[in-house]
Amino acid sequence: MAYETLIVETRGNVGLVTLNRPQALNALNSTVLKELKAAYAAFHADEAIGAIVITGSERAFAAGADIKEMQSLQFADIYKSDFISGWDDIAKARKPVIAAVSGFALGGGCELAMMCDFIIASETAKFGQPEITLGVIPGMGGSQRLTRAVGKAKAMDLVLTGRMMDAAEAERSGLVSRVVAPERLLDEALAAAEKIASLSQPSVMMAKEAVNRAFETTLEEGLRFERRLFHSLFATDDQKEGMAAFVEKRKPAFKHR
Ligand code: CO8
Repeated sequence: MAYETLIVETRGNVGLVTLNRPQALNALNSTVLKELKAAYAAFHADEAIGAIVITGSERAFAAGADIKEMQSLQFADIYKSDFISGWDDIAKARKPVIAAVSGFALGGGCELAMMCDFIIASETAKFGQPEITLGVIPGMGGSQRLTRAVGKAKAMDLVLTGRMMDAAEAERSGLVSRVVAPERLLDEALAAAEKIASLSQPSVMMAKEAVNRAFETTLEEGLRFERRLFHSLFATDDQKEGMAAFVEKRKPAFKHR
């Protein structure tokens, strides 16, 4: 497929998506959504791909939803079409997705990063939910995912004032997992993704499901869910291989089954 707003490549066993609308600081629009869905679907269908990295440019991961596209929208139309709801599919990716964020990750850009499983940020990254300064509020999950990630105090501060936080503050707050020098960003994210891709896919996908369940259920149900997944992994060849390899002091050769 030919992409207009993305660069889609594979690097080893990793799918790499680069947002590519430099004239609008990678602002997100309906074409970006359509193409991201297609890219993710292709990576999910490709057995060889074990993880996905999504990134932007050095200046901007994404500066939000495309304000010029949204400016003239009318309530009845966006209500009827349930505008934005399609982005939920991006958050439902089953293979792990790492966001590699440099520069601005604002509004929908910050929300897209938060739909990923974890965020690796460059020292130049700036996160924020500035929608309030436009007379609206976050619409792609910012009020929910940011609050779960950084807690009420910091989320209220960001969502109500629209201010940006830098990479150091984002790491202190728990929004990002690592901060690296800008020139190291992509290599660091690709190395993390390649590490994940080298592991048994069923266990990786279940690990992701189990962590995500922590945000959706009670502790007791979450523990039961985790335990059942743990039990089920003993039905895989990869569990036998992984444990045999440990005992035999060799590298496991996972078959992802
Ligand atoms: N939408 C459209 N165009 C944009 C956007 C955007 N979000 N952000 C930047 N651009 C464009 C600018 O208009 C400018 O274009 P031009 O050169 O044609 O005038 C170009 O990108 C470069 O931007 P600036 O000249 O403004 O660059 P600066 O370095 O001066 O400033 C900033 C960078 C601070 C990032 C500034 O561009 C900015 O504040 N951008 C808007 C940030 C923002 O408010 N984002 C939130 C948008 S609302 C949102 O995300 C709601 C999510 C709901 C889901 C939507 C689903 C699709």
